[in-house]
Amino acid sequence: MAEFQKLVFSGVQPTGNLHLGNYLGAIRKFVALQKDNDCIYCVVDEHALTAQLVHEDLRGQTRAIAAAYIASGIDPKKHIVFNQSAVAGHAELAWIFNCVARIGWMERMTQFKDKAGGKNAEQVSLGLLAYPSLMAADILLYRATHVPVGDDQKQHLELTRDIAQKFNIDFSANIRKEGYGIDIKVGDEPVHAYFPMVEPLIDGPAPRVMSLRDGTKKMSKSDPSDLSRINLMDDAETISKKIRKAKTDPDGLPSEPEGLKGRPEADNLVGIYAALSDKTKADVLADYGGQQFSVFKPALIELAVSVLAPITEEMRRLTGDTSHIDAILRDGGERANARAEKTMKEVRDIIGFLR
Ligand code: AQP
Repeated sequence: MAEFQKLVFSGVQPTGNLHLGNYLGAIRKFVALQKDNDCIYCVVDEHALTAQLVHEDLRGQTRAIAAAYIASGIDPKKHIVFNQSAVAGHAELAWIFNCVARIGWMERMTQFKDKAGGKNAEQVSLGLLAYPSLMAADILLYRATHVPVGDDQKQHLELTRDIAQKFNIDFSANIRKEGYGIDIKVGDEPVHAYFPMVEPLIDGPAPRVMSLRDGTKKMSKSDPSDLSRINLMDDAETISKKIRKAKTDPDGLPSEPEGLKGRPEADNLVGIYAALSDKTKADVLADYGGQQFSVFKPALIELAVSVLAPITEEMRRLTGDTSHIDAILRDGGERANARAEKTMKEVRDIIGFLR
Protein backbone atom coordinates (compact mmCIF):
# COMPACT_ATOMS: atom_id res chain seq x y z
CA MET A 1 0.00 0.00 0.00
CA ALA A 2 1.23 3.48 -0.83
CA GLU A 3 0.93 6.55 1.38
CA PHE A 4 0.33 10.20 0.61
CA GLN A 5 3.36 12.37 1.15
CA LYS A 6 3.14 14.00 4.57
CA LEU A 7 2.10 17.65 4.32
CA VAL A 8 0.83 19.93 7.09
CA PHE A 9 -1.80 22.57 6.30
CA SER A 10 -3.76 24.93 8.52
CA GLY A 11 -5.21 28.43 8.60
CA VAL A 12 -6.63 31.21 10.73
CA GLN A 13 -9.38 33.67 9.76
CA PRO A 14 -8.47 37.37 9.66
CA THR A 15 -11.42 38.37 11.79
CA GLY A 16 -9.57 40.45 14.38
CA ASN A 17 -8.59 40.00 18.02
CA LEU A 18 -6.24 37.06 17.55
CA HIS A 19 -6.22 35.52 21.02
CA LEU A 20 -4.48 33.04 23.29
CA GLY A 21 -6.84 30.26 22.12
CA ASN A 22 -5.76 30.78 18.51
CA TYR A 23 -2.14 30.80 19.66
CA LEU A 24 -2.23 27.69 21.89
CA GLY A 25 -4.79 25.76 19.82
CA ALA A 26 -3.22 26.48 16.45
CA ILE A 27 -0.27 28.81 15.83
CA ARG A 28 2.08 27.37 18.42
CA LYS A 29 1.53 23.91 16.96
CA PHE A 30 2.24 25.29 13.48
CA VAL A 31 5.63 26.44 14.75
CA ALA A 32 6.47 23.09 16.34
CA LEU A 33 5.49 21.13 13.23
CA GLN A 34 7.64 23.12 10.81
CA LYS A 35 10.82 21.52 12.13
CA ASP A 36 10.21 18.09 10.57
CA ASN A 37 7.50 18.71 7.98
CA ASP A 38 6.61 20.48 4.78
CA CYS A 39 4.03 23.05 5.95
CA ILE A 40 1.55 25.43 4.34
CA TYR A 41 -0.01 28.07 6.58
CA CYS A 42 -2.82 30.14 5.18
CA VAL A 43 -4.63 33.30 6.23
CA VAL A 44 -8.13 32.22 5.28
CA ASP A 45 -9.54 35.57 4.19
CA GLU A 46 -12.39 34.05 2.15
CA HIS A 47 -13.67 32.41 5.34
CA ALA A 48 -13.82 35.84 6.95
CA LEU A 49 -16.81 36.69 4.71
CA THR A 50 -18.99 33.83 5.96
CA ALA A 51 -20.14 35.44 9.22
CA GLN A 52 -19.70 39.09 8.24
CA LEU A 53 -19.52 40.28 4.64
CA VAL A 54 -18.14 43.80 4.97
CA HIS A 55 -14.92 44.32 6.97
CA GLU A 56 -13.50 47.70 7.84
CA ASP A 57 -9.88 46.62 7.35
CA LEU A 58 -9.64 43.12 5.88
CA ARG A 59 -6.18 43.82 4.43
CA GLY A 60 -4.87 45.01 7.80
CA GLN A 61 -6.36 41.97 9.58
CA THR A 62 -4.86 39.65 6.95
CA ARG A 63 -1.42 41.20 7.47
CA ALA A 64 -1.85 40.90 11.25
CA ILE A 65 -2.41 37.11 11.05
CA ALA A 66 0.59 36.70 8.73
CA ALA A 67 2.62 38.81 11.19
CA ALA A 68 1.46 36.59 14.07
CA TYR A 69 2.62 33.47 12.21
CA ILE A 70 6.04 34.95 11.54
CA ALA A 71 6.42 36.60 14.97
CA SER A 72 5.61 33.23 16.59
CA GLY A 73 8.48 31.63 14.66
CA ILE A 74 7.17 30.31 11.34
CA ASP A 75 9.79 30.53 8.61
CA PRO A 76 8.05 31.77 5.44
CA LYS A 77 11.07 30.95 3.27
CA LYS A 78 11.23 27.25 4.20
CA HIS A 79 7.47 26.87 4.31
CA ILE A 80 4.53 28.66 2.66
CA VAL A 81 2.63 31.55 4.24
CA PHE A 82 -0.06 33.10 2.03
CA ASN A 83 -3.61 34.38 1.93
CA GLN A 84 -6.34 32.14 0.60
CA SER A 85 -7.87 34.59 -1.91
CA ALA A 86 -4.52 34.75 -3.75
CA VAL A 87 -5.08 31.18 -4.98
CA ALA A 88 -8.21 30.75 -7.09
CA GLY A 89 -8.19 26.97 -6.64
CA HIS A 90 -9.65 27.27 -3.11
CA ALA A 91 -12.94 28.68 -4.37
CA GLU A 92 -12.99 26.41 -7.43
CA LEU A 93 -12.48 23.22 -5.44
CA ALA A 94 -14.96 24.41 -2.78
CA TRP A 95 -17.63 24.62 -5.50
CA ILE A 96 -16.94 21.03 -6.51
CA PHE A 97 -17.08 19.97 -2.86
CA ASN A 98 -20.40 21.83 -2.47
CA CYS A 99 -21.69 19.37 -5.03
CA VAL A 100 -20.03 16.37 -3.34
CA ALA A 101 -21.22 17.20 0.21
CA ARG A 102 -24.85 16.92 1.34
CA ILE A 103 -26.84 19.75 2.92
CA GLY A 104 -27.60 17.56 5.95
CA TRP A 105 -23.87 17.16 6.65
CA MET A 106 -23.49 20.94 6.81
CA GLU A 107 -26.61 21.50 8.91
CA ARG A 108 -25.31 19.08 11.54
CA MET A 109 -22.17 21.16 12.22
CA THR A 110 -22.29 22.49 15.79
CA GLN A 111 -20.33 25.60 14.79
CA PHE A 112 -22.97 26.41 12.17
CA LYS A 113 -25.70 25.91 14.76
CA ASP A 114 -23.81 28.15 17.25
CA LYS A 115 -23.13 30.92 14.76
CA ALA A 116 -26.54 30.77 13.04
CA GLY A 117 -28.42 30.07 16.28
CA GLY A 118 -31.24 32.46 17.02
CA LYS A 119 -31.18 33.96 13.50
CA ASN A 120 -33.67 33.15 10.77
CA ALA A 121 -32.61 31.79 7.37
CA GLU A 122 -32.88 35.26 5.77
CA GLN A 123 -30.12 36.53 8.07
CA VAL A 124 -27.59 33.71 7.62
CA SER A 125 -25.31 33.58 4.59
CA LEU A 126 -25.16 30.49 2.42
CA GLY A 127 -21.38 30.80 2.89
CA LEU A 128 -21.73 30.14 6.64
CA LEU A 129 -23.52 26.86 5.90
CA ALA A 130 -20.93 25.90 3.26
CA TYR A 131 -17.92 26.97 5.40
CA PRO A 132 -16.75 23.35 6.02
CA SER A 133 -16.77 22.69 2.29
CA LEU A 134 -14.36 25.61 1.71
CA MET A 135 -12.27 24.35 4.64
CA ALA A 136 -12.09 20.88 3.04
CA ALA A 137 -11.01 22.55 -0.22
CA ASP A 138 -8.29 24.55 1.59
CA ILE A 139 -6.76 21.35 2.92
CA LEU A 140 -7.31 18.97 0.01
CA LEU A 141 -6.21 21.46 -2.65
CA TYR A 142 -2.68 20.62 -1.46
CA ARG A 143 -3.62 16.98 -0.66
CA ALA A 144 -2.45 17.77 2.88
CA THR A 145 -2.34 14.86 5.31
CA HIS A 146 -2.10 16.55 8.74
CA VAL A 147 -4.01 19.54 10.10
CA PRO A 148 -3.12 21.18 13.44
CA VAL A 149 -6.25 22.85 14.87
CA GLY A 150 -8.02 23.58 18.14
CA ASP A 151 -10.59 21.11 19.42
CA ASP A 152 -13.46 23.28 18.10
CA GLN A 153 -12.50 22.32 14.53
CA LYS A 154 -12.60 18.55 15.06
CA GLN A 155 -16.06 18.10 13.55
CA HIS A 156 -15.10 20.11 10.44
CA LEU A 157 -12.11 17.83 9.90
CA GLU A 158 -14.32 14.76 10.14
CA LEU A 159 -16.43 16.35 7.42
CA THR A 160 -13.28 16.92 5.34
CA ARG A 161 -12.64 13.17 5.56
CA ASP A 162 -16.24 12.44 4.54
CA ILE A 163 -15.94 14.75 1.52
CA ALA A 164 -12.59 13.20 0.48
CA GLN A 165 -14.01 9.71 0.84
CA LYS A 166 -17.17 10.47 -1.15
CA PHE A 167 -15.11 12.12 -3.92
CA ASN A 168 -12.75 9.10 -4.02
CA ILE A 169 -15.68 6.67 -4.25
CA ASP A 170 -17.91 8.68 -6.63
CA PHE A 171 -15.05 9.31 -9.06
CA SER A 172 -13.11 6.06 -8.52
CA ALA A 173 -13.48 4.93 -12.15
CA ASN A 174 -12.31 8.30 -13.51
CA ILE A 175 -9.44 8.55 -11.02
CA ARG A 176 -8.14 5.22 -12.37
CA LYS A 177 -8.93 6.02 -16.00
CA GLU A 178 -7.01 9.30 -15.84
CA GLY A 179 -4.07 7.56 -14.12
CA TYR A 180 -4.24 9.50 -10.86
CA GLY A 181 -4.54 8.48 -7.20
CA ILE A 182 -2.85 5.82 -5.11
CA ASP A 183 -3.90 2.61 -3.32
CA ILE A 184 -4.35 3.28 0.39
CA LYS A 185 -6.14 1.59 3.26
CA VAL A 186 -9.07 3.31 4.97
CA GLY A 187 -9.50 1.22 8.13
CA ASP A 188 -9.09 -2.31 6.72
CA GLU A 189 -10.54 -1.40 3.32
CA PRO A 190 -8.19 -0.98 0.34
CA VAL A 191 -9.21 2.16 -1.60
CA HIS A 192 -7.84 3.81 -4.72
CA ALA A 193 -7.80 7.40 -3.49
CA TYR A 194 -7.13 10.77 -5.04
CA PHE A 195 -7.58 12.70 -1.80
CA PRO A 196 -6.00 11.60 1.51
CA MET A 197 -7.91 10.98 4.75
CA VAL A 198 -6.60 13.92 6.78
CA GLU A 199 -5.43 13.46 10.36
CA PRO A 200 -6.38 16.21 12.82
CA LEU A 201 -3.60 17.17 15.25
CA ILE A 202 -5.49 18.29 18.37
CA ASP A 203 -3.43 17.36 21.40
CA GLY A 204 -1.83 19.20 24.32
CA PRO A 205 -3.14 20.40 27.68
CA ALA A 206 -5.23 23.26 26.23
CA PRO A 207 -6.86 21.98 23.01
CA ARG A 208 -9.82 24.26 23.74
CA VAL A 209 -8.95 27.43 25.67
CA MET A 210 -12.05 28.71 27.44
CA SER A 211 -13.30 32.23 28.10
CA LEU A 212 -11.77 33.93 31.15
CA ARG A 213 -15.29 35.07 32.13
CA ASP A 214 -17.10 31.74 31.65
CA GLY A 215 -15.21 28.44 31.71
CA THR A 216 -17.97 26.69 29.75
CA LYS A 217 -17.58 28.91 26.63
CA LYS A 218 -14.58 28.82 24.31
CA MET A 219 -12.30 31.85 24.16
CA SER A 220 -13.42 33.54 20.96
CA LYS A 221 -12.62 36.56 18.79
CA SER A 222 -16.30 37.40 18.54
CA ASP A 223 -17.06 37.40 22.29
CA PRO A 224 -18.35 40.92 23.01
CA SER A 225 -16.40 41.02 26.30
CA ASP A 226 -12.72 41.84 25.76
CA LEU A 227 -12.10 40.61 29.33
CA SER A 228 -13.02 37.09 28.13
CA ARG A 229 -9.82 36.69 26.11
CA ILE A 230 -6.14 37.55 26.07
CA ASN A 231 -5.39 39.15 22.71
CA LEU A 232 -1.97 38.63 21.18
CA MET A 233 -1.70 42.44 20.90
CA ASP A 234 -2.48 43.03 24.61
CA ASP A 235 0.28 44.71 26.62
CA ALA A 236 1.58 43.32 29.93
CA GLU A 237 -0.70 45.54 32.01
CA THR A 238 -3.81 44.42 30.13
CA ILE A 239 -2.84 40.73 30.37
CA SER A 240 -2.32 41.20 34.10
CA LYS A 241 -5.71 42.91 34.53
CA LYS A 242 -7.54 40.20 32.57
CA ILE A 243 -5.98 37.30 34.50
CA ARG A 244 -6.55 39.05 37.85
CA LYS A 245 -10.22 39.52 36.89
CA ALA A 246 -10.58 35.98 35.45
CA LYS A 247 -13.48 34.12 37.03
CA THR A 248 -12.50 31.42 39.55
CA ASP A 249 -14.22 29.48 42.31
CA PRO A 250 -13.54 29.94 46.03
CA ASP A 251 -11.47 26.74 46.46
CA GLY A 252 -7.71 26.51 46.10
CA LEU A 253 -5.99 24.36 43.49
CA PRO A 254 -6.28 20.57 43.83
CA SER A 255 -3.17 18.39 43.91
CA GLU A 256 -4.31 16.12 41.03
CA PRO A 257 -5.99 16.86 37.63
CA GLU A 258 -8.96 14.72 38.80
CA GLY A 259 -9.76 17.50 41.27
CA LEU A 260 -10.34 19.94 38.38
CA LYS A 261 -13.46 18.03 37.25
CA GLY A 262 -16.58 20.19 37.53
CA ARG A 263 -14.42 23.32 38.00
CA PRO A 264 -14.21 24.68 34.42
CA GLU A 265 -12.55 28.01 35.29
CA ALA A 266 -9.84 26.39 37.44
CA ASP A 267 -9.31 23.70 34.80
CA ASN A 268 -8.94 26.38 32.10
CA LEU A 269 -6.34 28.43 34.00
CA VAL A 270 -4.30 25.33 34.86
CA GLY A 271 -4.53 24.18 31.21
CA ILE A 272 -3.31 27.58 30.00
CA TYR A 273 -0.40 27.50 32.45
CA ALA A 274 0.49 23.95 31.37
CA ALA A 275 0.36 24.79 27.65
CA LEU A 276 2.39 27.99 28.04
CA SER A 277 5.08 26.22 30.07
CA ASP A 278 5.11 23.01 27.98
CA LYS A 279 4.09 20.96 30.99
CA THR A 280 1.18 18.66 31.80
CA LYS A 281 -1.62 19.73 34.14
CA ALA A 282 -0.30 17.13 36.62
CA ASP A 283 3.13 18.86 36.59
CA VAL A 284 1.50 22.25 37.22
CA LEU A 285 -0.56 20.88 40.10
CA ALA A 286 2.52 19.20 41.56
CA ASP A 287 3.91 22.76 41.92
CA TYR A 288 0.72 24.68 42.79
CA GLY A 289 -1.65 22.07 44.34
CA GLY A 290 -3.05 23.38 47.64
CA GLN A 291 -2.30 27.02 46.74
CA GLN A 292 -4.92 29.75 46.43
CA PHE A 293 -5.59 31.62 43.16
CA SER A 294 -4.04 34.67 44.82
CA VAL A 295 -0.70 32.80 44.47
CA PHE A 296 -1.38 31.03 41.17
CA LYS A 297 -2.69 34.01 39.19
CA PRO A 298 0.45 36.17 39.60
CA ALA A 299 2.57 33.19 38.46
CA LEU A 300 0.30 32.75 35.44
CA ILE A 301 0.53 36.47 34.65
CA GLU A 302 4.33 36.36 34.75
CA LEU A 303 4.41 33.29 32.51
CA ALA A 304 1.86 34.63 30.00
CA VAL A 305 3.66 37.96 29.69
CA SER A 306 7.06 36.29 29.26
CA VAL A 307 5.76 34.10 26.42
CA LEU A 308 3.54 36.65 24.69
CA ALA A 309 5.48 39.94 25.03
CA PRO A 310 8.21 39.06 22.48
CA ILE A 311 5.54 37.88 19.99
CA THR A 312 3.49 41.06 20.48
CA GLU A 313 6.56 43.23 20.01
CA GLU A 314 7.57 41.43 16.81
CA MET A 315 3.98 41.58 15.48
CA ARG A 316 3.98 45.35 16.02
CA ARG A 317 7.29 45.66 14.20
CA LEU A 318 6.14 43.50 11.27
CA THR A 319 2.76 45.17 10.85
CA GLY A 320 4.54 48.53 10.79
CA ASP A 321 6.15 47.56 7.46
CA THR A 322 3.30 46.48 5.20
CA SER A 323 5.46 46.15 2.09
CA HIS A 324 7.57 43.45 3.80
CA ILE A 325 4.50 41.41 4.88
CA ASP A 326 2.87 41.88 1.49
CA ALA A 327 6.01 40.60 -0.27
CA ILE A 328 6.04 37.48 1.96
CA LEU A 329 2.36 36.81 1.21
CA ARG A 330 2.86 37.38 -2.53
CA ASP A 331 5.79 34.98 -2.67
CA GLY A 332 3.84 32.40 -0.63
CA GLY A 333 0.80 32.86 -2.87
CA GLU A 334 2.84 32.15 -6.00
CA ARG A 335 4.34 28.99 -4.53
CA ALA A 336 0.97 27.81 -3.18
CA ASN A 337 -0.66 28.50 -6.55
CA ALA A 338 1.87 26.34 -8.40
CA ARG A 339 1.00 23.38 -6.15
CA ALA A 340 -2.74 24.11 -6.26
CA GLU A 341 -2.80 24.30 -10.06
CA LYS A 342 -1.36 20.78 -10.31
CA THR A 343 -4.22 19.42 -8.16
CA MET A 344 -6.86 21.46 -10.00
CA LYS A 345 -5.67 20.25 -13.41
CA GLU A 346 -6.00 16.65 -12.21
CA VAL A 347 -9.38 17.29 -10.53
CA ARG A 348 -10.71 18.88 -13.75
CA ASP A 349 -9.50 15.80 -15.69
CA ILE A 350 -11.12 13.45 -13.14
CA ILE A 351 -14.44 15.28 -13.30
CA GLY A 352 -14.37 15.47 -17.07
CA PHE A 353 -14.28 19.22 -17.63
CA LEU A 354 -13.17 19.99 -21.16
CA ARG A 355 -9.95 22.01 -21.28
N1 AQP B 1 -10.60 28.89 22.24
C1 AQP B 1 -9.81 28.19 21.45
N2 AQP B 1 -9.01 27.23 21.95
C2 AQP B 1 -8.18 26.50 21.14
N3 AQP B 1 -8.08 26.72 19.82
C3 AQP B 1 -8.87 27.68 19.29
N4 AQP B 1 -9.02 28.14 18.03
C4 AQP B 1 -9.93 29.13 18.00
N5 AQP B 1 -10.40 29.35 19.23
C5 AQP B 1 -9.76 28.46 20.05
C6 AQP B 1 -8.26 27.61 16.91
O1 AQP B 1 -7.67 28.69 16.21
C7 AQP B 1 -7.59 28.35 14.83
C8 AQP B 1 -8.09 29.48 14.02
O2 AQP B 1 -9.43 29.75 14.31
P1 AQP B 1 -10.24 30.69 13.36
O3 AQP B 1 -9.99 32.09 13.66
O4 AQP B 1 -9.99 30.34 11.96
O5 AQP B 1 -11.73 30.33 13.64
P2 AQP B 1 -12.54 30.15 14.95
O6 AQP B 1 -12.31 28.78 15.48
O7 AQP B 1 -13.93 30.47 14.57
O8 AQP B 1 -11.93 31.22 15.97
P3 AQP B 1 -12.69 32.12 17.00
O9 AQP B 1 -11.71 32.85 17.80
O10 AQP B 1 -13.68 31.35 17.76
O11 AQP B 1 -13.41 33.17 16.09
P4 AQP B 1 -14.91 33.53 16.02
O12 AQP B 1 -15.24 34.15 17.33
O13 AQP B 1 -14.95 34.50 14.89
O14 AQP B 1 -15.67 32.28 15.78
C9 AQP B 1 -8.39 27.05 14.64
O15 AQP B 1 -7.47 25.98 14.55
C10 AQP B 1 -9.18 26.96 15.90
O16 AQP B 1 -9.44 25.61 16.25
